[in-house]
Amino acid sequence: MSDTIFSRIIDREIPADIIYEDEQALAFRDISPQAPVHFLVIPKKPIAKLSDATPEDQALLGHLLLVAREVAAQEGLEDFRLNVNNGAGASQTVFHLHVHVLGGRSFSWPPG
Ligand code: DGP
Repeated sequence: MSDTIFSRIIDREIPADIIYEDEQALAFRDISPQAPVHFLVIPKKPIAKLSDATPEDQALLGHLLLVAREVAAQEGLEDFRLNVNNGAGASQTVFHLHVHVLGGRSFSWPPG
């Protein structure tokens, strides 16, 4: 997988507002927030998109959800929305797997 802006954030080559880190994952605030709280949870392993994950990533993928839940609680969110864009046709622009976590407002369904 080619280098992305997110691997440069992991490596601290560019700044980001990092709000959680462990051995496997990082969470930081989205540069273009779509809600009062909007952060991204990413694996440190460079998986380009969810379609590229394999069964060996099962625990890592579960871990990302648990981190999302933990950081959402840390941010004071009770209700929140998770979103994963998979591929350009689904509006993915950064090809390093990331889970959007949005909260602090109400959300409609279906999404646009
Ligand atoms: P997506 O469209 O699902 O690929 O979302 C990518 C998100 O990444 C988008 O909401 C904006 C955010 N983003 C892009 N570049 C940067 C950056 O350099 N720093 C931060 N914090 N967020 C970024």
